[in-house]
Amino acid sequence: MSNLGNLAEIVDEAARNATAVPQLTIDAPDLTPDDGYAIQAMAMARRLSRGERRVGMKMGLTSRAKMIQVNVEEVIWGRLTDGMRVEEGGFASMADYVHPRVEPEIAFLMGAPLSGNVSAVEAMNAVEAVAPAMEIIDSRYKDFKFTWADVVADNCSSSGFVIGNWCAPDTDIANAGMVMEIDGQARQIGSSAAILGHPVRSLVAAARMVAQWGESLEPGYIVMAGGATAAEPLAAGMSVRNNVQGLGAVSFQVEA
Ligand code: 0L1
Ligand code: MG
Repeated sequence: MSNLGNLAEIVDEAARNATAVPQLTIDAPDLTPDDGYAIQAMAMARRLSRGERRVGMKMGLTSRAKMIQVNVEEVIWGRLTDGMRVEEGGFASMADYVHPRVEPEIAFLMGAPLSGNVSAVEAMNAVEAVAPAMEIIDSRYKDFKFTWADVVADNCSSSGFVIGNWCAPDTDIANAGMVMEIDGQARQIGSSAAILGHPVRSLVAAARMVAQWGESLEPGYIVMAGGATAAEPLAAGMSVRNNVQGLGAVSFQVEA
């Protein structure tokens, strides 16, 4: 356990200082994804002890495009804190990241608790609102390379998220077109249907996966459903916008 604690300190310090570290599995090749989740929980406890507040969770690798981009073929989940939030229309600073990327997403706002094996209808009944969103992911590993266990330990690359206007929960998000622009040029085009066939399936998976670790999706939590397309690298000076059919747009700018 203390060894997992040491590994949690490594990934937490890497995130805190925006410094790349070698993959944990280079020195610990037997690390399992479950070890990764234990490390993630310990690293998150360190963040919370510094005053950050838990505000939700993210689902990761919920589309084929994302799995192919990072060569890990498993749906994963990580934890979100208020310190990761980038205001809609605001600025993200390159100084806070190692090698950030951005991806177009849809976010859920929970109105009721949800945990365990639930149906899609039960999941949607627990949702208060849906919104266009983007996730800024930033692997703390050198060259953005990792195994399944590594990426889970690193909180699934969670580092930033931006949420647009919340919309009614019955807004049709089954096959919503998504166009992510950088500096006014379309860079990724996709559909919410790329997220496990329907974003609600990501929410169903989220409820099941957090329950395995004794957690629940709490009222007020934000749940990021996962990238609908591959992610795009960020650089200072960029203006980024995700337009989601039926939900509207969400944007932010990148500063040095
Ligand atoms: O879909 C995701 O948010 C996956 C994050 C982990 C892999 C990555 O850094 O791209
Ligand atoms: Mg994501």
